[in-house]
Amino acid sequence: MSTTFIHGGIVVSANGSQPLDVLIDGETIAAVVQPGSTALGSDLAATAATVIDATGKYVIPGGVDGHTHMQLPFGGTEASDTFETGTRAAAWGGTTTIVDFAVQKPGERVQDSLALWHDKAAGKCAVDYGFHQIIGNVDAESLKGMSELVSEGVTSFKLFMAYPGVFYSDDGQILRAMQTAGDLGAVLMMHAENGIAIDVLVEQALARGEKSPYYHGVTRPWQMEEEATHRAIMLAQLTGAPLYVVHVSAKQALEQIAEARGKGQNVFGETCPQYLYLSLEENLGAPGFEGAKWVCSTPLRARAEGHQDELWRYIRTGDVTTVATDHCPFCMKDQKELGLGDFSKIPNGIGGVEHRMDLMFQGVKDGRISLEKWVEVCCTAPARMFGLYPRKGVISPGADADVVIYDPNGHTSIGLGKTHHMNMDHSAYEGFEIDGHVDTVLSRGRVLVDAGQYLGSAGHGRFVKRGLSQNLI
Ligand code: DUC
Ligand code: ZN
Ligand code: ZN
Ligand code: ZN
Repeated sequence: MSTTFIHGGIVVSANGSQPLDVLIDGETIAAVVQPGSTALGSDLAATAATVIDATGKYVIPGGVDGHTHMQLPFGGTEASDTFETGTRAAAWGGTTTIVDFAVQKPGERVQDSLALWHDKAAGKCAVDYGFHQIIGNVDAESLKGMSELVSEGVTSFKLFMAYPGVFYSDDGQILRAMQTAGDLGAVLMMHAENGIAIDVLVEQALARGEKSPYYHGVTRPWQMEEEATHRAIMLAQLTGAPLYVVHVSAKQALEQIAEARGKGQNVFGETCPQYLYLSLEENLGAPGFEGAKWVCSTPLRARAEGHQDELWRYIRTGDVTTVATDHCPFCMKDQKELGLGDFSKIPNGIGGVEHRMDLMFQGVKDGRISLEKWVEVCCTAPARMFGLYPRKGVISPGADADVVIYDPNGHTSIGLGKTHHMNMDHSAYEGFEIDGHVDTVLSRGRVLVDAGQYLGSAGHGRFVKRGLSQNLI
């Protein structure tokens, strides 16, 4: 078995940071020792097959992105990153595990839709991956299928209160799925927006001639998110289902989540970098059709409403449990352009799987969160949330050797022609400058990225069977 010795760095965990050396044996972490320790009996810096000098750098667990959509069918097109291109971009950015969403189409068994997603990903991925299952049609057959999926390592299920006629579930269906999830101990993930009311607002806006991307945000106001979040929390409370609210962008929705958590309910919030940095005014409101780049749901919110400071605060309090990307890229050409002249036809989604670790590290540099919180929300908490811990999300003996060496004095310029490996013709974060840099990325002991070189390959990444969530009260 080949050994790798990483020495001289500061190992950062969700609990603390200290100078430690890391020994990797094959695919797993063999030991984490004090610098200069002779506990392992020999001079590892001389005897390990590969030696990495991490002096002045942080050594962190590989990122775990709990929310991606490679090749998601949406609005007559498909998300532009394949499992191959999307996971390669993830690796470039220091993310070594993704959890993507299999989608149940009408008339399809959940088991068959999962098999389809396995086919899309198998042999293609640069990093390890798991699946959540979207239940597009809650009926007796699907509910039965849920328990089968749990035994196959797919232990979380997503429903939509948005998108009537597409992915939407009504309250009765939500109740039934939550009852089943509660019985199984599986996490129920919710896209919490009142889709029925939003569709009325969209229809009325279009009738007034309000057709540009800006109105995508205007027609999905925070009240729609707060209301749906509250409803989901109440239904989960009744059924005992652990509830994970995805892509929370409204401070009022987080207030609901924080209140439920304060009462001891198993409710968890996820937010995404786009909601922490981008806005309705500056992005969706960009001139012409430019704003289409940032059409996603939940939408970017008005900076003037003060959501961003509150989202950062809720990350600090722990009421935001994880930061994921909701990576769902579409090109402007031929994809976002489907909504020229009608914002409601713009495919929803932003690509960002490559930039999450950097964007959140900038939060450390800006004094928004601690170094340990960065590792917690980007690596450890998502691993615990989705039953991947302690195999993922932690640098500790026995864990998979998914390790990122991050340079806090490095620099990353985000944008096309700079750092951009996602299959998109634009970057949602063009021009962002990050005061840090992903230097080296290892996945199960193999170096995927080093000093600006890509050394990974399609097929290295394997499907990870997940257990039940380890975050529950
Ligand atoms: N939101 C998006 O922005 N894209 C995909 C699906 C979703 O809920
Ligand atoms: Zn969603
Ligand atoms: Zn999503
Ligand atoms: Zn560097």
